[in-house]
Amino acid sequence: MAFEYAPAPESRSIVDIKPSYGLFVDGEFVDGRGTSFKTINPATEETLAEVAEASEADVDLAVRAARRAFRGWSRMSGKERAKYLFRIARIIQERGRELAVLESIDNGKPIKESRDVDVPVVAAHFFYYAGWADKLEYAGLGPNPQPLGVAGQVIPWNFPLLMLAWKVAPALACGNTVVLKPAETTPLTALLFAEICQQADLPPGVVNIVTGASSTGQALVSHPDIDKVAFTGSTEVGKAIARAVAGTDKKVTLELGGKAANIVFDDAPIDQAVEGIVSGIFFNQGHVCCAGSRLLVQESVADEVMAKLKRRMGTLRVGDPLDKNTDIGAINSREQLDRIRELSEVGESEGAERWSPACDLPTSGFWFPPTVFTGVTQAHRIAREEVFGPVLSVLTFRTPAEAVEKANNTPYGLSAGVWTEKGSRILHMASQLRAGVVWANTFNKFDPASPFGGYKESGYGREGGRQGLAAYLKGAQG
Ligand code: TAP
Repeated sequence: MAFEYAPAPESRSIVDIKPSYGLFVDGEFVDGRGTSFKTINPATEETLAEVAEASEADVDLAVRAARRAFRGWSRMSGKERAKYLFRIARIIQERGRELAVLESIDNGKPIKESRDVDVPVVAAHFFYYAGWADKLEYAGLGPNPQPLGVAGQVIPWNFPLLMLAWKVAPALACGNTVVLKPAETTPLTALLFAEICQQADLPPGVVNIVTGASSTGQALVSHPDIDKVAFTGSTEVGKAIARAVAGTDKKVTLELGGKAANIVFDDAPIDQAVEGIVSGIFFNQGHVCCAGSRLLVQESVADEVMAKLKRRMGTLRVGDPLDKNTDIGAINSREQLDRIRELSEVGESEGAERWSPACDLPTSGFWFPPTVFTGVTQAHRIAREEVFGPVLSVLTFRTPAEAVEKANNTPYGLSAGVWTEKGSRILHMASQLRAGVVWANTFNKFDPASPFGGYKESGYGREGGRQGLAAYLKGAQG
């Protein structure tokens, strides 16, 4: 039973959303030559702003601006580049509340997550890569590391500002210039970041932001004067991009989907594991590429884990993203809500048992209750496909070998979780799991010093850490 909490809304008066936005090219906001689109608040369906949709010609102007800026930026000493990155990091901290509120309004994520996770990790990324800018020759990536040139970067809507930071900070630290396309449904924090670049006096053209939909992304990744493509998004689009750049000399990193196993052994601290299961799948409405969407629980503790998990799910608060007590906010778009609904219905029709706690969902906006499926087999679509929503599939296992086999039985390989009190078992499991990140007795922990990326259909290349530099330097291997 959840306690009744009085509403604790964060004020939105700190953000100033303009009625319309242009593109950020060569250090200035300019009108696009194409049409425009609306960005809405997914919690209320209210239109927030009209945003320019960059045409091929706009993308070309942005790439040209980035190319011109590359000459000066790449020749600047690392120490000087670092000053700009430190300045950006500090402004992000200073304007943290504004960024967090805007992110929650445009994306639907709870304010406590945008305030306590997204924005601090964004600032940490800029601080971290600012620190590398004048030390590149000591990164173990060759004696005279050289930037690639102009990077075309395309990001998704689930962590709009954080994905921007993962892309922009290492690129700039290494001396590249960038043209970035945010997702169609979440352009606003990227545009506020453009203002921050102006505030930091970043030389014009070093960062360019082209808003738009998939055609803008296509124009960017296929532009002939891009040296590097960095993409985060779905496996399907990632494959299309890999095909589009095949045969060119563009360097590519792809961060794609996932279907992570969160594995709970019978000797795990169960209460702690239940918290990890909840944050693993319900953090950010489950719109997380590395979400622990497949719970593998050892049969002997399955009943206990499920009873505690359901009780805990009953205390999750779903609702207004700007309420500081909210645990689960709005689904980012109607399209995504439809996909979650469809896959959940498939789960039921394939014979799995569906359960959600009783919760009142708001009447407008896009909402989905925290949901768990039991009796799931590996053949079920909800066990194989990425739902990208607050939906957990539960499978059981008897032996560690069976857990490894089931965990690895997926075309993805981004992350995994292991819950056990035995250190030796953690090490054994980590060596067996085909996943880029394995968390032990925790989940969804992010640090800029730690590389992140996938195996198999989860993509290639690494972001974060020293390895994240390699993706933006000539001849370097991560
Ligand atoms: P996508 O549909 O793949 O979109 C990602 C970005 O690519 C968006 O900016 C999108 O524009 C753009 N885009 C779409 N089609 C394109 C094309 N043909 N060429 C170039 N750009 C194109 O993914 P999504 O629905 O936004 O995000 C969810 C997916 O991202 C999930 O599968 C999730 O696992 C994955 N993801 C992975 C990671 C990591 S680190 N591995 C992190 C976050 C998300 P529009 O917004 O206009 O469609």
